[in-house]
Amino acid sequence: MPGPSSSLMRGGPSRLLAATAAAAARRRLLLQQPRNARLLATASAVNPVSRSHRVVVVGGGSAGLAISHQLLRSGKFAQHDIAVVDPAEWHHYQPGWTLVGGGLKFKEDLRRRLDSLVDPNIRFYNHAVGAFAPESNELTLASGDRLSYDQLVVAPGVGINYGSVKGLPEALADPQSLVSSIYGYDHCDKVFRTVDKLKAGRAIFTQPAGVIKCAGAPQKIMWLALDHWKRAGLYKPASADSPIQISFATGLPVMFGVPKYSAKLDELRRERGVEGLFQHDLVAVDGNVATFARPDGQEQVTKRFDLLHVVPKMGPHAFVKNSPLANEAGYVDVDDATTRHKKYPNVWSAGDASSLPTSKTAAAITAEAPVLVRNLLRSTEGKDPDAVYDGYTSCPLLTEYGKVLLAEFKYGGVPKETFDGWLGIDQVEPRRAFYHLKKDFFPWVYYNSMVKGTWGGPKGWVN
Ligand code: UQ1
Repeated sequence: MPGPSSSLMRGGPSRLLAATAAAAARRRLLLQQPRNARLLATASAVNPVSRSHRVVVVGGGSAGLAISHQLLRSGKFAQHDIAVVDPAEWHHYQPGWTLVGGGLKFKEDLRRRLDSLVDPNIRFYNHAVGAFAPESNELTLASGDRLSYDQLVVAPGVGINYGSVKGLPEALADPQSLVSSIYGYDHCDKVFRTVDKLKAGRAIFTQPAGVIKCAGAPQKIMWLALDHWKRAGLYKPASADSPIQISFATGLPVMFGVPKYSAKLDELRRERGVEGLFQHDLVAVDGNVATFARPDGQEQVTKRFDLLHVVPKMGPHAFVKNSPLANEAGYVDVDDATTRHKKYPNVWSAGDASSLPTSKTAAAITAEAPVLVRNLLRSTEGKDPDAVYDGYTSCPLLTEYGKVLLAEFKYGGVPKETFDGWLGIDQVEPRRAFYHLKKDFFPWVYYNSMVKGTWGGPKGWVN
C-alpha cells in the first residue's frame, strides 16, 4: 500500500533527476528561443513534465470540490499536497437548472469560475485527463504532462449523450423549436421560454431508460410546467377541453425507483390527468414527431407533440470507461460501503462517476464525501477503512410551485427521512418548507459550505 508522499520512495532518485533535467532543458529552451512559440510548444510535447502529489482528485464538480476541501481541512496536508484536475472554466450548481427551467432562477447566477472555488493551498490543474495508469500510480493529462500520486480520487461525473436521440442536437439548437432540456447550461433557459410560449397542444416530457443524474428531475420540470399552464387557464386536469394535454413518456416502468414515493407520484399523475407512457424510451425527434423504443421487441411508437422536454441518456466519460479503473458498465469500480476501489487500494471514487449503486445526486455526495475522506485518511496511516456509506441520497421533488416532496432514501430504495417523526412529518407529503430548502437554502449552503468542505447534508455543518 502506498505510504506517505515521497517521489524518491515511489520513482527512485533516477526519476526525480530525469524530471529535474527535463525542467532544466525546458528553461534553457525558453531562454534561447523566447519568441519561437511553435518550437516551445513542440518542446513541451516531447518533454512532458512530471509532478507528484499525495492526493490527486480528478474532477472539480460537487464531489471533487467537497472531497478535496474536506481533505485539506483535516489539517494533514501541506500546500499543494492535494491537486484537483478538471478542464472546466465554470462550475455549475446543476440542481438549480430545474429552477431555471421553471423560470425561478437565472442560470448565470448558479455558476462560479472553477478556479475561484479551489483553495490556493490545493494545486489546480485546469486540464483534461488523458489516461490513468493505476499500476504505476500515475495519470497523464491531455497536455502530455504526468501526475503521480499516493492516493487517487476519481470524481469526474458523467457525460450527457445528446447524440443518443437522433435529431436532438439540431432540435435543441433551433431557437424556433419547442424542444428543450434542463440537462445542460446551454439549453436550460430555453425550457421556460418554450413552456411560456405554448398555448395549446400536446406537451411530452421524457425520461430515458438507464441511469441518469437526479432521476426525479424529468418529472419535476413537468410538474412546474403543468402548474404554470394551470395558473394561466391553459391546463384543466383530466378535462377533454383543456387547451394543453400532457404526457410523461418514461423508459422506466414506474414514476420513481422508490415504491413509497412512486405510489404518491403516480397518484398525483392520475389526479392531474397526465398520460403515463411507461417503457417508452425516446430515440428520435423529427420535426413535431417523437419516436419511442419499446421493450421486448415491440414495435417503435411515434407521437406528435407541440412541446417536448427531453432528458438524453447519460454515461461515464470515455477516459474512465476505457480505463483499468472501470467496471463493465464503465463506472469506477468501488466498494459500495467504503468507496475504495475493488482492485487498486489507493484509488477511491464518489459521485456520478462511481459504481455506488445509488441515485446520482448532490445530496448523495454530502454523505459519500465524509466516508471517502475518512477511509482515505485512515489508509494513509496504514489503517483499514471503517466508515460506511449506506447509500443515502435524496431527491427534493418539486410537485408544483411552492411545494416539494423531499424523497430521501438509502440502498435498496429504503426511505431514510431526515425529518421523520418531527411533529408527525411524513416526507411523502409535498410541503412548502421543503420547497424553500430546495429553492433558497440548498443553493446558498452549496456555495457557502459544501464546496468548501464544511457541509454534511442531513448532518448539518461539519469540519
Ligand atoms: C443537501 O445537503 C443538499 O446539498 C446542498 C442538497 O442539494 C442539492 C439536497 O438536495 C439535499 C436533500 C441535501 C440534504 C440535506 C438535508 C438538510 C435534508
